[in-house]
Amino acid sequence: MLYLRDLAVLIAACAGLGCSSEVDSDTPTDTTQPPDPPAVVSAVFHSPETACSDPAVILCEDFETDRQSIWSDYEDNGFVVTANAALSGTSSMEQEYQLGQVSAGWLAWFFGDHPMGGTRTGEHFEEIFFRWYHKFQAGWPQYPPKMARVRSHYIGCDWCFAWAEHFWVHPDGRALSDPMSNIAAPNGTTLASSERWLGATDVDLSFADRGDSWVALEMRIKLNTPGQNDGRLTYWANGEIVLDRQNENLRGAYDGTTINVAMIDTYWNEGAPVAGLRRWYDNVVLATEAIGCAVPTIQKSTLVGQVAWEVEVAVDSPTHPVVWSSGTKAGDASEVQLSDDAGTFASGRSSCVLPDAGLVVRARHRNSIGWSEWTEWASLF
Ligand SMILES: [Ca+2]
Repeated sequence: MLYLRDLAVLIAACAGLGCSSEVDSDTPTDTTQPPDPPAVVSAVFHSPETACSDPAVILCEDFETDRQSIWSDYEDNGFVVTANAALSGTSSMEQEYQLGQVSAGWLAWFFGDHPMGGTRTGEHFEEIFFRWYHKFQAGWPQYPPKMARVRSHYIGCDWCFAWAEHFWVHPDGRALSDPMSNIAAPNGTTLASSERWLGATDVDLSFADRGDSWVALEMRIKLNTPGQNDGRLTYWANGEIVLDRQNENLRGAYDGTTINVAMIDTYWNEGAPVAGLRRWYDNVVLATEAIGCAVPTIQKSTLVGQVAWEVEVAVDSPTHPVVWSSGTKAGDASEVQLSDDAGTFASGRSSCVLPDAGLVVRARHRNSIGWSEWTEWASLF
C-alpha cells in the first residue's frame, strides 16, 4: 500500500508561482499488490505559460513577477495588479470603476520599430497575434467601450499613429472591431490626423453571456501590402474565430513603421454608471504566430514503483462524458499537459480549457502488479 505523507505538500507547491512536479511520497510502498488511487488530482495554469518559450513570442505578461521594465506606457487610475482574481498563479490586472469614472487606466507595450524603443527594437512586424484573458464580474448594467488596441506609432511625433485597430465593446456587451487610419487617402502615404474610420464590424461575441468567466481573446493584425487591399483582421474567443475581416487596407501605401504597439485599456467614455464594477486581464502574449489558449497542467501525487498512469477529464454531469483522455502514459511522471499533443479530445470538443467550464478529472496509476482504482471525479481546477 502507498501512504502519502502529506498531501498538503502538493497543494502548497501549486499555490504560488509555477507548480512543482516534485511531490513527496512516502514509504513503505507495498509492491506486491496494486496501489491505492492517486490522492490528489488538479490542474493549474503554469507561469510562465508554455507558449512563452516559443521563439515566435515577442512578450509574455501574466502579472506574477514585476516586469514593469517592459511596460512601455502605464497609467494607473485604478488599473493595478491584484490578487482578487487570476487565471495563472495568483495575480492579474484589475480595474474597479468608481462612480462616473472615465479615464480608467491603460497598459501599453512598444516593440519592433516603435520610435521610443521597446521589445525587439528595430524589427518590423507585418503580422501580429495579440492574446489575453479577460473576465468581467457578473451583473454589469452596461459595458465600458474599451478593451484593447494595436497601432503603428510613427517617427517624428511620439504619440501619433499611422493606423489603429480597436477591439471595443458595445454598451450591451457585444464586441466590435473598429479600425481607423491616419493615412490621409486610402492608398496614400501622407501621415495626418485624419481619423479616417474604416468601418466598424460586430464580432460574434457578447460579454453579457459570459459574466464572471475568463475568456481567451486573440487578435490577428495582418497589414496590407502597401497600396493593396490584402490586409486581414481576425479575432478568436476561446479558440473559435469570431471575426474575420479580409481585404482590409489599414496603411494605404505607407511603408514606414509597421505594427509596434499593443495595449489593454479600460477607459469608459460615458463614465461608469455605478461604483465597484470590476474586470480583470491575465496571461497577455504577443507573438508573430497564432497563440491559442493557455494549456493547463494536470497533476497527481507520485507513486513509488509507478510504471504507468492515466487521466480523464469529463463534463461534470451524472454520466461524465469524457472530453479528454491522456491514454496510458508509461513511466513515473505525475503531471501532464491537457493538450492535443499529450492526449485526445473527444470529437467536437474545444482544446481551449477554461477554469470555469464545469469539468471534472480523475486519474489512476499502476505499479508492476496492476492498476489502482480510479480516483473519484473531482473538480478540474
Ligand atoms: Ca496571473
